[in-house]
Amino acid sequence: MNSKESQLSVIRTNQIGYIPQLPVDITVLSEEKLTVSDSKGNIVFSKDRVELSLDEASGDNAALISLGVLPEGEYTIVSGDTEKKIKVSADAYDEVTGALIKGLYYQRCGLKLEEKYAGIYAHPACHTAECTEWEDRSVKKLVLGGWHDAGDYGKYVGPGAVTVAHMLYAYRLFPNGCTDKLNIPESGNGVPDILNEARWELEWILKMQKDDGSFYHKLTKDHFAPFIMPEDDKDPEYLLPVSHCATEAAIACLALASRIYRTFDKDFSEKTLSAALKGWEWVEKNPEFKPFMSPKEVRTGMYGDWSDKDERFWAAVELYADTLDEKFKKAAEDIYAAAKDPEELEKIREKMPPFMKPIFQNRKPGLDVTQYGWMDVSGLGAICCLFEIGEKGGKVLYDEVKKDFLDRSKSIIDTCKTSGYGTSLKSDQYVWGSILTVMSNAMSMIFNSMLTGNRDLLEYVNNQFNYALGLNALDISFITGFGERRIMNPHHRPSGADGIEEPVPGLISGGPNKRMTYPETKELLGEDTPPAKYFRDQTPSADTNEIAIYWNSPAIFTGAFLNSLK
Ligand code: 9MR
Ligand code: ZN
Repeated sequence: MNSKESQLSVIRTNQIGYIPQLPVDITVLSEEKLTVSDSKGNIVFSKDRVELSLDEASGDNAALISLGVLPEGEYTIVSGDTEKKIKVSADAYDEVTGALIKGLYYQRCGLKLEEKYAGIYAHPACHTAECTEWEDRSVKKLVLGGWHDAGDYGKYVGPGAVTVAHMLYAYRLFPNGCTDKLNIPESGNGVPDILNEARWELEWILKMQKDDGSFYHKLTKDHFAPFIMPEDDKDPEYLLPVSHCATEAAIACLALASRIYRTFDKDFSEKTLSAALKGWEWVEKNPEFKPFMSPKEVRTGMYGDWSDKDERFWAAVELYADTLDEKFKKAAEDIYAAAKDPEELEKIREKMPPFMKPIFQNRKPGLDVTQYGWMDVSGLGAICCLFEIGEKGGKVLYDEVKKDFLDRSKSIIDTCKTSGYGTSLKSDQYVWGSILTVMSNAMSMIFNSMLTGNRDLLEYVNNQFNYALGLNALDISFITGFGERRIMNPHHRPSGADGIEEPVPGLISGGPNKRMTYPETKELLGEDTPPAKYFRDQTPSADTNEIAIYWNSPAIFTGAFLNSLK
């Protein structure tokens, strides 16, 4: 069913279902009598009149209703004359979490996607030619592999590294939440499939390292391809200059990989560690941060950044966790302390282009340890400190990081509670890829609950996942292939070019964005459409409906956590 074809329901739910371990939350937009009954017709919840209040982000009058914990089964929700069914089952999130991992398999580059794994989405190998170094055209290399970053066919080291890290930590912390039957080429090799899939990217990241230890920032053409299949995209690809952020993110995720894969493949574990150490040597020789700038002829994703303090901190703590060498601990502590100087923040702000400044307006000095995205990886460093290094991190890397993490993460739940949909976004947080903030907030609430034992947070962790699957102002599931009213036209080249109606499954959309919006989107939606509804399920809308590997991965993390509760 196309999302545009059906009416929005006054009952909003997670369209694929709920788990019996946590309270079931739904949203209603009608004051009329609300009843919920089980499959035998017993009423399990009722309210004669529902009190609605204004949800600022969407402009809807809505009420988030907790039905409490419900045993497995099918339930019928009735509000006035609208009816909707929901399912509660222990494995409700198993399939979707697996599909989000498999979504990355479909992004694999340089490999023929065979029908036995890819079904109707099979296609020949793409981007198999040698690429050229941008700065020195005499250097040609064969750098096959990696995942296409998003709806485009570029491959970028920093975003790839954070994606891998989300997956490796999902496996590390919730191994039984990661479905192992993905039907990918490596399935059945004795290694969990989430690690098999992550290794596809790690092998590519290793190939992006130069002899001096640094990493190229990206491997892309000089322009985005039109909507053609990847195997038809034959224009030359370039290795764009090395950068601090790419190098440090690569070091961090390779160092993390060294610990995760140690028991499965010792050689690989050693290889990733020595690549990471070699990368760190380059950082030591080139300590002065230089922001990456795409050459003016190159119009693919920039992934520019105005500070590498967070990347360097993350790299240092991962290397410390691997080696217990005090030099890394000291490096991490120094960065962490220096970042608390308000002048440091001011310096970063000064370097930013004007459009970024408002986002940093209310930033507190210090590394924001609740951020896990490509631009700010401080939170990935914090996970390493809190759950890998642990108390031996001492005063700074354990006590202080923990205190800062708890301080910064405690208010997320307040935002959720004021939202009519239980969503953790304030009105001004609907930016490009807002799903990243939704899922990052879920991650923060998971860590907060692991550290404090506060289980109340878990209902709201669940609501961030519910948001992705239909509990939202658009009554839409943002994950391809899941939900009755789901996105059908993501900005994703293969989905647009393959002639198949259903988009490639298991990909999550960036979602509503009222900040850096395309003129066409503005024209269509006008000034008055509220932020939570600033969304177009239309292929050209990269600004609201693109998919990206690093949006899938925090959803994998959250899904794996919820799925591990069974
Ligand atoms: O995820 C990126 C988002 O934070 C930026 O606001 C946006 C615009 O610069 O770019 C996003 O990244 C895109 C990248 O530049 C190219 N590949 C597709 C990415 C997802 O839209
Ligand atoms: Zn490719």
